[in-house]
Amino acid sequence: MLIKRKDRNIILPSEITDREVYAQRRDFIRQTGRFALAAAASLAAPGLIAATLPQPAPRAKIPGVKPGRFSSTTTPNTYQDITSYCNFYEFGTGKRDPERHAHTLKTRPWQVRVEGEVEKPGAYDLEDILKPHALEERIYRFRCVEAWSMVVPWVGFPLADLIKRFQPTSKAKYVEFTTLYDPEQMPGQRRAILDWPYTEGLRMDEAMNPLTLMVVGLYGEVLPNQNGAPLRLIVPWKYGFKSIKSIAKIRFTEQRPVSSWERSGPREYGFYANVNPTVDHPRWSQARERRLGAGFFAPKDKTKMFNGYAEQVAHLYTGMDLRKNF
Ligand SMILES: Nc1nc2c(c(=O)[nH]1)N[C@H]1C(S)=C(S)[C@@H](COP(=O)(O)O)O[C@H]1N2
Ligand SMILES: [Mo]
Repeated sequence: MLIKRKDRNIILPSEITDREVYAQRRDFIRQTGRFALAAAASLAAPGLIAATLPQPAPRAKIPGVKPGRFSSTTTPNTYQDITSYCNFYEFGTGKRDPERHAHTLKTRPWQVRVEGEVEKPGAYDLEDILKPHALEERIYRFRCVEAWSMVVPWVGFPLADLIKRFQPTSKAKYVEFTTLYDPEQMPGQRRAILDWPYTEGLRMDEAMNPLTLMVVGLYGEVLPNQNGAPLRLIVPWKYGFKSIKSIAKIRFTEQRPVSSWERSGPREYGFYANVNPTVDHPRWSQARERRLGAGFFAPKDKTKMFNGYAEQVAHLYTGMDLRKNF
């Protein structure tokens, strides 16, 4: 007998990792089998493989990008790795889902609402957000809570420069960011995986730190949708989930905001989410990480405190117990 479950589409946060591990394994198996499959398919049905591959999105160079500060000297991951292994639950929970499905997001025209404790609130067009800022390339290490890492040449400008333009009041102690909410464009929002829209937050001094980047591109080109177009945050010393994508609202607050992952699993995802090898995730260790692209069987690297950016940011947390404030 078929039992109809009303909650079939609801995924608990505790299930997500298992699904991801499963999906990774499936991807790995698929990759291993790809050549054999491709060979077989090209003999049997020439059109088959091409029809199931995602359409390559148009790629556009951003003019006038200068090398920026704080760049890592490690060789970046490939464009292919960075754009095909993504987390963007608005387009599905699998790492390959965003590349396949994020084309439904319309990134022009785009507005960002600015609210809360600021002298200059309002709805800003993307063009007005970008206009005064010089764009720079910064090669940053990026570390996900699920123990993989990569190195990405982002294109962006310091968030601090943008915040100054809005003139926060003395009451502004935190900044909250919100992703677009539109289940038509973001079909993942039709399922109650998270309490949509996705939100994240930073303490004001974290937001003003020169490492914190508003990102509009990668590899010198306009950001692909799956990586958070048209505007996303990159906070390189924190786990990936703090780096919110496709930002539609920025709100300045006196009270600490509650971010989406914190709301869905407060024991697993803290507000600070600083990369910290000594604070384990309740279900796995954070002491080591696997560099994406290094191969499934390559030895793992030791995770660095603050993802290697301790020199720039450790002072923000002096006197704080980072086990409690994880
Ligand atoms: N709106 C939104 N932002 C998001 C996410 C998401 O699901 N939705 N995933 C986060 C997580 S867990 C990670 S690791 C990074 C992944 O960024 P990338 O896909 O560009 O590597 O985006 C973060 N920002
Ligand atoms: Mo992540």
